[in-house]
Amino acid sequence: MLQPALTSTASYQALETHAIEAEDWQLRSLFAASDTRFPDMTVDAAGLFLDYSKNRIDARTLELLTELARERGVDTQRDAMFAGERINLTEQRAVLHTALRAPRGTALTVDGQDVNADVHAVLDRVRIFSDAVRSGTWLGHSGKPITDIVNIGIGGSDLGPKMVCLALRQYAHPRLRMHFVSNVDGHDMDAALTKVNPETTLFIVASKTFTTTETMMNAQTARAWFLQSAPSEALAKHFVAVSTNTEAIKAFGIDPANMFPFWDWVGGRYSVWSAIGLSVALSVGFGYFSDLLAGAHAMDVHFKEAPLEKNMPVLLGMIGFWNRHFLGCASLSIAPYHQDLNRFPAYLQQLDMESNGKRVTKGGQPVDTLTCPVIWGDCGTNGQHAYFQLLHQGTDVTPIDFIAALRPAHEYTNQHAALLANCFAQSEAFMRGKTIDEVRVDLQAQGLSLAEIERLAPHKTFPGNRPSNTILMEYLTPYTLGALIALYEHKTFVQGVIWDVNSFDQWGVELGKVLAKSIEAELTGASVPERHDCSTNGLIAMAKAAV
Ligand code: G6Q
Repeated sequence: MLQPALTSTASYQALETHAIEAEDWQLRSLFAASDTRFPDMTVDAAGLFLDYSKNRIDARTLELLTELARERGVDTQRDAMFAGERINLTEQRAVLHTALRAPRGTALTVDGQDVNADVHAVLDRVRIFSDAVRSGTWLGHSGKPITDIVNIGIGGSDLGPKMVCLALRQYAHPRLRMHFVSNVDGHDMDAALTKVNPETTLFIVASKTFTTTETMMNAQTARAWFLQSAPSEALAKHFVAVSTNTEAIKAFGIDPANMFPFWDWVGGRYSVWSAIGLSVALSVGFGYFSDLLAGAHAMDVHFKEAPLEKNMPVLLGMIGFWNRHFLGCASLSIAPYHQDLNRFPAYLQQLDMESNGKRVTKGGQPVDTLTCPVIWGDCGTNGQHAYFQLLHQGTDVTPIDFIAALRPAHEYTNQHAALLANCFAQSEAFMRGKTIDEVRVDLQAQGLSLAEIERLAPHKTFPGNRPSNTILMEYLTPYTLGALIALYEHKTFVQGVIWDVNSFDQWGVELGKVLAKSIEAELTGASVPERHDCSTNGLIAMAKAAV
Protein backbone atom coordinates (compact mmCIF):
# COMPACT_ATOMS: atom_id res chain seq x y z
CA MET A 1 0.00 0.00 0.00
CA LEU A 2 1.40 3.41 -0.99
CA GLN A 3 1.96 5.65 2.03
CA PRO A 4 1.51 9.41 1.93
CA ALA A 5 4.72 11.44 2.36
CA LEU A 6 5.67 11.36 6.04
CA THR A 7 5.67 15.15 6.50
CA SER A 8 2.15 15.40 5.05
CA THR A 9 0.59 13.18 7.72
CA ALA A 10 -1.49 14.74 10.49
CA SER A 11 0.44 12.96 13.22
CA TYR A 12 3.82 14.14 11.87
CA GLN A 13 2.56 17.71 11.69
CA ALA A 14 1.24 17.49 15.26
CA LEU A 15 4.69 16.29 16.32
CA GLU A 16 6.33 19.18 14.49
CA THR A 17 4.24 21.71 16.41
CA HIS A 18 4.93 19.85 19.66
CA ALA A 19 8.66 19.81 18.89
CA ILE A 20 8.69 23.62 18.78
CA GLU A 21 7.24 23.68 22.30
CA ALA A 22 9.77 21.06 23.37
CA GLU A 23 12.77 22.87 21.96
CA ASP A 24 13.83 24.42 25.26
CA TRP A 25 13.07 21.47 27.47
CA GLN A 26 15.75 20.52 29.94
CA LEU A 27 15.98 16.95 31.19
CA ARG A 28 16.87 18.25 34.67
CA SER A 29 13.62 20.16 34.82
CA LEU A 30 11.60 17.25 33.46
CA PHE A 31 12.98 15.07 36.27
CA ALA A 32 12.44 17.79 38.86
CA ALA A 33 8.83 18.12 37.76
CA SER A 34 7.91 14.46 38.27
CA ASP A 35 8.78 11.90 40.92
CA THR A 36 7.24 9.17 38.83
CA ARG A 37 9.21 9.69 35.65
CA PHE A 38 11.18 6.48 36.24
CA PRO A 39 8.18 4.17 36.80
CA ASP A 40 6.25 6.00 34.08
CA MET A 41 9.00 5.62 31.49
CA THR A 42 10.29 2.11 31.98
CA VAL A 43 9.12 -1.19 30.57
CA ASP A 44 9.95 -4.89 31.02
CA ALA A 45 9.86 -7.57 28.34
CA ALA A 46 11.45 -10.95 27.69
CA GLY A 47 13.98 -10.60 30.50
CA LEU A 48 14.98 -7.06 29.49
CA PHE A 49 14.27 -3.77 31.22
CA LEU A 50 14.25 -0.47 29.31
CA ASP A 51 14.56 2.92 31.02
CA TYR A 52 13.73 5.59 28.47
CA SER A 53 13.12 8.37 30.99
CA LYS A 54 16.37 10.20 30.15
CA ASN A 55 15.04 11.37 26.78
CA ARG A 56 13.75 14.83 25.96
CA ILE A 57 10.14 13.67 25.84
CA ASP A 58 7.01 13.86 27.96
CA ALA A 59 3.76 11.90 28.04
CA ARG A 60 2.34 14.04 25.21
CA THR A 61 5.41 13.36 23.02
CA LEU A 62 4.85 9.65 23.46
CA GLU A 63 1.15 10.00 22.72
CA LEU A 64 1.91 11.83 19.48
CA LEU A 65 4.65 9.39 18.49
CA THR A 66 2.25 6.51 19.09
CA GLU A 67 -0.32 8.21 16.87
CA LEU A 68 2.33 8.50 14.19
CA ALA A 69 3.28 4.82 14.55
CA ARG A 70 -0.39 3.90 14.24
CA GLU A 71 -0.99 6.20 11.26
CA ARG A 72 2.04 4.73 9.46
CA GLY A 73 0.70 1.21 10.11
CA VAL A 74 3.38 -0.18 12.43
CA ASP A 75 0.87 -2.67 13.87
CA THR A 76 -0.64 -3.80 10.57
CA GLN A 77 2.75 -4.07 8.85
CA ARG A 78 4.15 -5.96 11.82
CA ASP A 79 1.29 -8.45 11.47
CA ALA A 80 1.96 -8.72 7.73
CA MET A 81 5.63 -9.53 8.43
CA PHE A 82 4.78 -12.23 10.97
CA ALA A 83 2.19 -13.71 8.59
CA GLY A 84 4.78 -14.16 5.83
CA GLU A 85 3.50 -11.53 3.39
CA ARG A 86 6.04 -10.41 0.79
CA ILE A 87 6.90 -7.14 2.52
CA ASN A 88 10.37 -7.03 0.92
CA LEU A 89 8.87 -5.45 -2.18
CA THR A 90 12.00 -4.93 -4.29
CA GLU A 91 12.94 -8.60 -4.02
CA GLN A 92 9.37 -9.91 -3.77
CA ARG A 93 10.23 -11.87 -0.66
CA ALA A 94 8.64 -12.65 2.67
CA VAL A 95 10.62 -11.57 5.74
CA LEU A 96 10.45 -14.38 8.23
CA HIS A 97 13.37 -14.33 10.63
CA THR A 98 10.70 -14.50 13.35
CA ALA A 99 9.67 -17.94 11.99
CA LEU A 100 13.21 -19.19 12.64
CA ARG A 101 12.64 -18.93 16.38
CA ALA A 102 8.98 -19.94 16.55
CA PRO A 103 8.45 -23.08 18.63
CA ARG A 104 7.87 -26.40 16.88
CA GLY A 105 4.25 -26.74 15.86
CA THR A 106 3.59 -23.04 15.22
CA ALA A 107 1.32 -22.89 12.18
CA LEU A 108 2.81 -20.90 9.29
CA THR A 109 2.41 -21.73 5.64
CA VAL A 110 3.96 -19.65 2.85
CA ASP A 111 3.22 -20.53 -0.79
CA GLY A 112 1.80 -23.85 0.35
CA GLN A 113 5.01 -24.68 2.24
CA ASP A 114 4.94 -25.52 5.96
CA VAL A 115 7.64 -23.10 7.07
CA ASN A 116 7.70 -24.29 10.67
CA ALA A 117 8.30 -27.91 9.64
CA ASP A 118 11.14 -26.84 7.31
CA VAL A 119 12.77 -24.71 10.02
CA HIS A 120 12.66 -27.47 12.61
CA ALA A 121 13.90 -30.11 10.19
CA VAL A 122 17.06 -28.00 9.68
CA LEU A 123 17.34 -27.28 13.40
CA ASP A 124 17.23 -31.04 14.04
CA ARG A 125 20.16 -31.48 11.66
CA VAL A 126 22.04 -28.65 13.37
CA ARG A 127 21.44 -30.39 16.70
CA ILE A 128 22.65 -33.79 15.49
CA PHE A 129 25.74 -32.36 13.80
CA SER A 130 26.72 -30.03 16.64
CA ASP A 131 26.23 -32.82 19.20
CA ALA A 132 28.50 -35.10 17.15
CA VAL A 133 31.28 -32.53 16.83
CA ARG A 134 31.06 -31.45 20.46
CA SER A 135 30.99 -34.99 21.86
CA GLY A 136 33.95 -35.99 19.73
CA THR A 137 32.08 -38.63 17.72
CA TRP A 138 32.57 -36.57 14.53
CA LEU A 139 36.23 -37.14 13.75
CA GLY A 140 38.64 -35.57 11.35
CA HIS A 141 40.03 -37.67 8.51
CA SER A 142 42.90 -38.99 10.59
CA GLY A 143 40.62 -40.05 13.44
CA LYS A 144 41.07 -37.07 15.77
CA PRO A 145 38.26 -34.96 17.29
CA ILE A 146 37.71 -31.43 16.00
CA THR A 147 39.46 -28.71 18.02
CA ASP A 148 39.05 -25.63 15.78
CA ILE A 149 36.14 -24.27 13.80
CA VAL A 150 36.71 -21.67 11.10
CA ASN A 151 33.56 -19.85 9.95
CA ILE A 152 34.14 -18.39 6.50
CA GLY A 153 31.49 -15.78 5.68
CA ILE A 154 31.04 -12.02 5.48
CA GLY A 155 28.42 -9.41 6.40
CA GLY A 156 25.31 -11.14 7.67
CA SER A 157 27.04 -14.51 7.39
CA ASP A 158 29.76 -13.39 9.80
CA LEU A 159 28.72 -10.52 12.07
CA GLY A 160 25.89 -12.34 13.87
CA PRO A 161 27.62 -15.67 14.58
CA LYS A 162 30.84 -13.91 15.56
CA MET A 163 29.11 -11.45 17.89
CA VAL A 164 27.05 -14.20 19.54
CA CYS A 165 29.99 -16.61 19.98
CA LEU A 166 31.96 -13.85 21.68
CA ALA A 167 29.02 -12.77 23.82
CA LEU A 168 28.42 -16.34 24.98
CA ARG A 169 32.06 -17.30 25.53
CA GLN A 170 31.17 -18.39 29.08
CA TYR A 171 29.05 -21.17 27.58
CA ALA A 172 31.61 -22.32 25.01
CA HIS A 173 32.87 -25.88 24.68
CA PRO A 174 36.36 -26.02 26.25
CA ARG A 175 37.85 -28.04 23.36
CA LEU A 176 36.51 -25.94 20.51
CA ARG A 177 38.27 -22.75 19.46
CA MET A 178 36.22 -20.50 17.19
CA HIS A 179 37.72 -18.49 14.33
CA PHE A 180 35.94 -16.13 11.97
CA VAL A 181 37.39 -15.20 8.60
CA SER A 182 35.52 -12.63 6.56
CA ASN A 183 37.84 -10.20 4.79
CA VAL A 184 39.07 -10.80 1.26
CA ASP A 185 42.36 -9.49 2.64
CA GLY A 186 44.47 -12.66 2.78
CA HIS A 187 45.88 -11.54 6.14
CA ASP A 188 42.57 -12.54 7.72
CA MET A 189 42.74 -16.13 6.46
CA ASP A 190 46.47 -16.26 7.06
CA ALA A 191 46.00 -15.32 10.72
CA ALA A 192 43.47 -18.14 11.19
CA LEU A 193 45.40 -20.81 9.29
CA THR A 194 48.56 -20.22 11.28
CA LYS A 195 46.64 -21.15 14.43
CA VAL A 196 44.97 -24.37 13.29
CA ASN A 197 45.86 -27.96 12.39
CA PRO A 198 44.19 -29.34 9.23
CA GLU A 199 43.62 -32.72 10.89
CA THR A 200 41.41 -31.22 13.61
CA THR A 201 39.82 -28.22 11.87
CA LEU A 202 36.28 -27.90 10.59
CA PHE A 203 35.55 -25.18 8.04
CA ILE A 204 32.03 -23.79 7.74
CA VAL A 205 31.50 -21.98 4.45
CA ALA A 206 28.58 -19.70 5.31
CA SER A 207 27.04 -17.87 2.39
CA LYS A 208 23.40 -17.40 1.54
CA THR A 209 24.11 -16.95 -2.16
CA PHE A 210 27.37 -18.90 -2.32
CA THR A 211 28.58 -16.37 -4.86
CA THR A 212 30.07 -13.67 -2.60
CA THR A 213 33.62 -13.03 -3.82
CA GLU A 214 35.25 -12.70 -0.42
CA THR A 215 33.75 -15.91 0.91
CA MET A 216 34.40 -17.86 -2.26
CA MET A 217 38.05 -16.77 -2.37
CA ASN A 218 38.57 -17.53 1.30
CA ALA A 219 36.89 -20.92 0.91
CA GLN A 220 39.13 -21.75 -2.06
CA THR A 221 42.21 -20.70 -0.10
CA ALA A 222 41.17 -22.84 2.87
CA ARG A 223 40.44 -25.80 0.60
CA ALA A 224 43.82 -25.55 -1.16
CA TRP A 225 45.60 -25.21 2.20
CA PHE A 226 43.76 -28.25 3.53
CA LEU A 227 44.52 -30.36 0.47
CA GLN A 228 48.25 -29.72 0.88
CA SER A 229 48.20 -32.27 3.69
CA ALA A 230 45.06 -34.33 3.14
CA PRO A 231 43.51 -36.35 0.32
CA SER A 232 40.39 -35.00 -1.40
CA GLU A 233 38.19 -37.72 0.19
CA ALA A 234 39.00 -36.03 3.51
CA LEU A 235 37.13 -32.84 2.51
CA ALA A 236 33.79 -34.32 3.60
CA LYS A 237 35.00 -34.51 7.20
CA HIS A 238 36.32 -30.95 7.26
CA PHE A 239 34.11 -28.75 5.05
CA VAL A 240 30.44 -28.05 5.57
CA ALA A 241 28.33 -25.33 3.99
CA VAL A 242 25.42 -23.16 5.05
CA SER A 243 23.58 -21.77 2.07
CA THR A 244 20.43 -21.52 -0.02
CA ASN A 245 22.35 -22.50 -3.18
CA THR A 246 22.71 -26.30 -3.48
CA GLU A 247 24.09 -26.23 -7.02
CA ALA A 248 26.95 -23.88 -6.16
CA ILE A 249 27.84 -25.99 -3.13
CA LYS A 250 28.08 -29.10 -5.26
CA ALA A 251 30.21 -27.22 -7.78
CA PHE A 252 32.56 -26.18 -4.97
CA GLY A 253 32.96 -29.86 -4.05
CA ILE A 254 31.03 -29.93 -0.80
CA ASP A 255 28.81 -32.97 -0.32
CA PRO A 256 25.13 -31.82 -0.21
CA ALA A 257 24.83 -34.12 2.82
CA ASN A 258 27.12 -31.58 4.54
CA MET A 259 24.93 -28.65 3.55
CA PHE A 260 22.66 -26.89 6.03
CA PRO A 261 20.02 -25.03 4.04
CA PHE A 262 18.00 -21.92 4.72
CA TRP A 263 15.64 -19.86 2.63
CA ASP A 264 15.42 -16.68 0.58
CA TRP A 265 13.01 -15.21 3.12
CA VAL A 266 15.89 -14.93 5.63
CA GLY A 267 17.83 -11.69 5.13
CA GLY A 268 21.61 -11.95 5.66
CA ARG A 269 21.64 -9.57 8.63
CA TYR A 270 18.67 -11.41 10.17
CA SER A 271 20.14 -14.88 9.68
CA VAL A 272 21.95 -15.77 12.91
CA TRP A 273 18.83 -17.71 13.96
CA SER A 274 19.05 -19.95 10.89
CA ALA A 275 21.73 -22.52 10.04
CA ILE A 276 24.04 -19.48 9.71
CA GLY A 277 24.13 -19.87 13.50
CA LEU A 278 25.76 -23.31 13.11
CA SER A 279 29.02 -21.98 14.58
CA VAL A 280 27.05 -20.76 17.61
CA ALA A 281 25.41 -24.17 18.08
CA LEU A 282 28.84 -25.81 17.78
CA SER A 283 30.40 -23.46 20.28
CA VAL A 284 27.73 -23.29 23.00
CA GLY A 285 25.74 -26.44 22.21
CA PHE A 286 22.30 -26.84 20.74
CA GLY A 287 20.59 -26.40 24.13
CA TYR A 288 21.93 -22.89 24.57
CA PHE A 289 21.38 -22.11 20.89
CA SER A 290 17.72 -23.03 21.51
CA ASP A 291 17.69 -20.66 24.50
CA LEU A 292 18.94 -17.87 22.20
CA LEU A 293 16.01 -18.60 19.88
CA ALA A 294 13.61 -18.76 22.83
CA GLY A 295 14.70 -15.31 24.07
CA ALA A 296 14.18 -13.86 20.61
CA HIS A 297 10.79 -15.54 20.38
CA ALA A 298 9.75 -14.06 23.73
CA MET A 299 10.59 -10.61 22.33
CA ASP A 300 8.60 -11.45 19.17
CA VAL A 301 5.56 -12.29 21.29
CA HIS A 302 5.93 -9.03 23.21
CA PHE A 303 6.33 -7.04 19.98
CA LYS A 304 3.23 -8.71 18.55
CA GLU A 305 1.02 -8.44 21.59
CA ALA A 306 1.97 -5.47 23.78
CA PRO A 307 0.07 -2.23 23.15
CA LEU A 308 2.18 0.24 21.16
CA GLU A 309 2.48 2.56 24.20
CA LYS A 310 4.16 -0.18 26.26
CA ASN A 311 5.90 -2.02 23.47
CA MET A 312 9.69 -2.02 23.97
CA PRO A 313 10.82 -2.14 20.31
CA VAL A 314 8.15 0.39 19.36
CA LEU A 315 9.26 2.78 22.11
CA LEU A 316 12.92 2.43 21.18
CA GLY A 317 12.05 3.02 17.52
CA MET A 318 9.81 6.01 18.15
CA ILE A 319 12.24 7.70 20.52
CA GLY A 320 15.07 7.14 18.05
CA PHE A 321 12.90 8.73 15.38
CA TRP A 322 12.18 11.72 17.66
CA ASN A 323 15.89 12.20 18.36
CA ARG A 324 16.76 11.96 14.68
CA HIS A 325 14.11 14.33 13.39
CA PHE A 326 13.33 16.80 16.08
CA LEU A 327 16.66 16.94 17.92
CA GLY A 328 18.67 16.59 14.70
CA CYS A 329 20.85 13.76 16.06
CA ALA A 330 22.95 12.36 13.22
CA SER A 331 24.26 9.34 15.08
CA LEU A 332 23.44 6.89 17.85
CA SER A 333 26.16 5.51 20.07
CA ILE A 334 25.81 2.00 21.47
CA ALA A 335 27.58 1.51 24.78
CA PRO A 336 27.47 -2.03 26.16
CA TYR A 337 28.84 -2.04 29.70
CA HIS A 338 29.70 -5.70 29.23
CA GLN A 339 32.97 -6.74 27.67
CA ASP A 340 31.45 -9.86 26.14
CA LEU A 341 29.18 -7.62 24.04
CA ASN A 342 32.12 -5.88 22.43
CA ARG A 343 31.03 -6.87 18.91
CA PHE A 344 27.43 -5.79 19.53
CA PRO A 345 27.87 -2.20 18.24
CA ALA A 346 29.38 -3.55 14.99
CA TYR A 347 26.52 -6.02 14.68
CA LEU A 348 23.91 -3.28 15.17
CA GLN A 349 25.75 -1.07 12.73
CA GLN A 350 24.93 -3.51 9.95
CA LEU A 351 21.46 -4.35 11.22
CA ASP A 352 20.30 -0.76 11.37
CA MET A 353 22.37 1.00 8.70
CA GLU A 354 21.95 -1.65 6.03
CA SER A 355 18.23 -1.90 6.78
CA ASN A 356 17.32 1.76 7.03
CA GLY A 357 20.17 3.52 5.25
CA LYS A 358 17.77 4.27 2.41
CA ARG A 359 16.70 7.38 0.55
CA VAL A 360 13.62 6.34 -1.36
CA THR A 361 10.29 5.13 -0.07
CA LYS A 362 8.81 1.74 -0.87
CA GLY A 363 6.93 3.47 -3.67
CA GLY A 364 10.23 4.74 -5.15
CA GLN A 365 9.80 8.40 -4.15
CA PRO A 366 12.60 10.32 -2.41
CA VAL A 367 11.98 10.27 1.35
CA ASP A 368 11.06 13.70 2.65
CA THR A 369 12.86 13.42 6.00
CA LEU A 370 16.19 12.21 7.35
CA THR A 371 16.49 8.43 7.71
CA CYS A 372 18.85 6.16 9.64
CA PRO A 373 21.48 7.82 11.83
CA VAL A 374 25.03 6.50 11.94
CA ILE A 375 25.29 3.66 14.47
CA TRP A 376 28.59 3.21 16.24
CA GLY A 377 30.11 2.56 19.64
CA ASP A 378 32.29 0.47 21.87
CA CYS A 379 32.22 -1.05 25.32
CA GLY A 380 32.10 0.95 28.50
CA THR A 381 34.20 1.84 30.33
CA ASN A 382 36.73 1.89 27.45
CA GLY A 383 34.75 4.47 25.47
CA GLN A 384 34.80 6.84 28.46
CA HIS A 385 38.56 7.17 28.04
CA ALA A 386 38.29 7.84 24.34
CA TYR A 387 35.34 9.45 22.56
CA PHE A 388 32.99 10.18 25.48
CA GLN A 389 34.67 13.60 25.64
CA LEU A 390 32.88 14.53 22.42
CA LEU A 391 29.62 13.06 23.67
CA HIS A 392 29.78 15.22 26.81
CA GLN A 393 31.15 18.48 25.47
CA GLY A 394 31.22 18.30 21.67
CA THR A 395 28.93 20.40 19.49
CA ASP A 396 26.76 17.46 18.35
CA VAL A 397 24.13 15.85 20.50
CA THR A 398 24.56 12.07 20.25
CA PRO A 399 22.03 9.86 21.99
CA ILE A 400 23.43 6.77 23.70
CA ASP A 401 22.01 3.33 24.41
CA PHE A 402 23.60 1.95 27.57
CA ILE A 403 23.36 -1.82 27.92
CA ALA A 404 24.35 -3.70 31.09
CA ALA A 405 23.79 -6.89 33.08
CA LEU A 406 22.94 -6.43 36.76
CA ARG A 407 24.88 -9.53 37.73
CA PRO A 408 28.26 -10.62 36.42
CA ALA A 409 29.31 -14.10 35.34
CA HIS A 410 32.54 -13.76 37.33
CA GLU A 411 33.47 -13.45 40.99
CA TYR A 412 35.07 -10.01 40.99
CA THR A 413 32.02 -8.31 42.47
CA ASN A 414 33.87 -5.10 43.32
CA GLN A 415 34.75 -4.69 39.63
CA HIS A 416 31.16 -5.25 38.63
CA ALA A 417 30.01 -2.57 41.07
CA ALA A 418 32.56 -0.20 39.52
CA LEU A 419 31.33 -1.06 36.02
CA LEU A 420 27.67 -0.41 36.85
CA ALA A 421 28.56 2.73 38.78
CA ASN A 422 30.26 4.08 35.66
CA CYS A 423 27.34 3.15 33.45
CA PHE A 424 24.75 4.85 35.64
CA ALA A 425 27.03 7.83 36.35
CA GLN A 426 27.48 8.46 32.65
CA SER A 427 23.77 8.42 31.91
CA GLU A 428 23.21 10.78 34.85
CA ALA A 429 25.99 13.10 33.67
CA PHE A 430 24.64 13.19 30.11
CA MET A 431 21.24 14.05 31.51
CA ARG A 432 22.23 16.64 34.16
CA GLY A 433 25.40 18.14 32.79
CA LYS A 434 27.17 20.63 35.03
CA THR A 435 26.23 24.29 34.95
CA ILE A 436 28.78 27.06 35.04
CA ASP A 437 27.55 28.06 38.49
CA GLU A 438 28.06 24.54 39.81
CA VAL A 439 31.57 24.62 38.36
CA ARG A 440 32.27 27.96 40.04
CA VAL A 441 31.16 26.60 43.44
CA ASP A 442 33.46 23.58 43.02
CA LEU A 443 36.43 25.70 42.04
CA GLN A 444 35.77 28.13 44.89
CA ALA A 445 35.78 25.19 47.31
CA GLN A 446 39.18 24.24 45.91
CA GLY A 447 40.42 27.71 46.89
CA LEU A 448 41.06 29.07 43.38
CA SER A 449 41.22 32.80 42.77
CA LEU A 450 38.30 34.53 41.09
CA ALA A 451 40.36 35.12 37.94
CA GLU A 452 41.39 31.48 37.80
CA ILE A 453 37.78 30.34 38.35
CA GLU A 454 36.53 32.49 35.46
CA ARG A 455 39.33 31.27 33.22
CA LEU A 456 38.59 27.58 33.88
CA ALA A 457 34.81 27.56 34.34
CA PRO A 458 33.76 27.48 30.64
CA HIS A 459 36.04 24.50 30.01
CA LYS A 460 34.62 22.54 32.94
CA THR A 461 30.97 23.23 32.10
CA PHE A 462 28.86 20.41 30.64
CA PRO A 463 25.70 21.30 28.74
CA GLY A 464 23.96 18.01 29.69
CA ASN A 465 20.42 17.53 28.38
CA ARG A 466 21.77 14.71 26.23
CA PRO A 467 19.39 11.80 25.74
CA SER A 468 20.04 8.17 26.57
CA ASN A 469 18.28 4.84 27.05
CA THR A 470 19.41 2.21 29.52
CA ILE A 471 18.73 -1.46 28.84
CA LEU A 472 19.31 -3.85 31.73
CA MET A 473 19.13 -7.60 32.11
CA GLU A 474 19.86 -9.78 35.11
CA TYR A 475 22.62 -11.80 33.45
CA LEU A 476 23.87 -11.92 29.88
CA THR A 477 22.60 -15.37 28.92
CA PRO A 478 21.68 -16.97 25.59
CA TYR A 479 18.04 -16.10 26.37
CA THR A 480 18.58 -12.42 27.21
CA LEU A 481 21.00 -12.03 24.30
CA GLY A 482 18.36 -13.47 21.96
CA ALA A 483 15.81 -11.00 23.33
CA LEU A 484 18.28 -8.11 22.99
CA ILE A 485 19.03 -8.84 19.33
CA ALA A 486 15.33 -9.26 18.53
CA LEU A 487 14.60 -5.99 20.33
CA TYR A 488 16.89 -4.11 17.95
CA GLU A 489 15.62 -6.03 14.92
CA HIS A 490 12.09 -4.91 15.70
CA LYS A 491 13.18 -1.38 16.56
CA THR A 492 14.75 -1.23 13.09
CA PHE A 493 11.50 -2.51 11.59
CA VAL A 494 9.43 0.14 13.39
CA GLN A 495 11.62 2.95 12.11
CA GLY A 496 11.58 1.52 8.59
CA VAL A 497 7.78 1.56 8.66
CA ILE A 498 7.67 5.15 9.91
CA TRP A 499 10.07 6.23 7.14
CA ASP A 500 8.28 3.95 4.65
CA VAL A 501 11.55 2.48 3.41
CA ASN A 502 12.18 -1.16 2.57
CA SER A 503 14.29 -2.31 5.52
CA PHE A 504 14.95 -5.69 3.92
CA ASP A 505 16.83 -5.04 0.71
CA GLN A 506 20.46 -3.85 0.35
CA TRP A 507 21.13 -2.64 -3.17
CA GLY A 508 24.15 -0.70 -1.94
CA VAL A 509 25.77 -4.00 -0.91
CA GLU A 510 24.85 -5.61 -4.21
CA LEU A 511 26.58 -2.78 -6.07
CA GLY A 512 29.74 -3.30 -4.04
CA LYS A 513 29.65 -6.98 -4.97
CA VAL A 514 29.97 -6.19 -8.71
CA LEU A 515 32.01 -2.96 -8.71
CA ALA A 516 35.33 -4.46 -7.70
CA LYS A 517 35.19 -7.18 -10.32
CA SER A 518 36.18 -5.04 -13.30
CA ILE A 519 39.12 -3.42 -11.49
CA GLU A 520 40.23 -6.80 -10.22
CA ALA A 521 40.36 -7.99 -13.85
CA GLU A 522 42.43 -4.95 -14.74
CA LEU A 523 44.80 -5.56 -11.83
CA THR A 524 45.38 -9.17 -12.66
CA GLY A 525 45.09 -8.93 -16.48
CA ALA A 526 47.37 -7.28 -19.04
CA SER A 527 45.01 -4.50 -20.14
CA VAL A 528 45.88 -0.88 -19.30
CA PRO A 529 42.96 0.76 -17.54
CA GLU A 530 41.78 3.76 -19.48
CA ARG A 531 38.13 4.15 -18.78
CA HIS A 532 38.40 5.44 -15.22
CA ASP A 533 39.17 8.92 -13.94
CA CYS A 534 42.86 9.80 -13.67
CA SER A 535 42.93 9.17 -9.91
CA THR A 536 41.60 5.60 -10.26
CA ASN A 537 43.87 4.98 -13.23
CA GLY A 538 46.84 6.23 -11.22
CA LEU A 539 46.05 4.00 -8.26
CA ILE A 540 45.60 0.96 -10.50
CA ALA A 541 48.93 1.70 -12.19
CA MET A 542 50.67 1.89 -8.79
CA ALA A 543 49.24 -1.44 -7.71
CA LYS A 544 50.26 -3.05 -11.01
CA ALA A 545 53.76 -1.65 -10.74
CA ALA A 546 54.10 -3.13 -7.24
CA VAL A 547 53.28 -6.69 -8.34
C1 G6Q B 1 22.98 -8.73 4.72
C2 G6Q B 1 23.61 -8.45 3.47
C3 G6Q B 1 25.06 -8.83 3.39
C4 G6Q B 1 25.28 -10.33 3.18
C5 G6Q B 1 26.73 -10.55 2.77
C6 G6Q B 1 27.05 -12.01 2.58
O1 G6Q B 1 21.82 -8.55 4.96
O2 G6Q B 1 22.88 -8.97 2.43
O3 G6Q B 1 25.79 -8.41 4.50
O4 G6Q B 1 24.97 -11.04 4.33
O5 G6Q B 1 27.00 -9.84 1.62
O6 G6Q B 1 26.22 -12.58 1.62
P1 G6Q B 1 26.21 -14.12 1.42
O7 G6Q B 1 25.71 -14.76 2.67
O8 G6Q B 1 25.29 -14.38 0.26
O9 G6Q B 1 27.63 -14.54 1.13
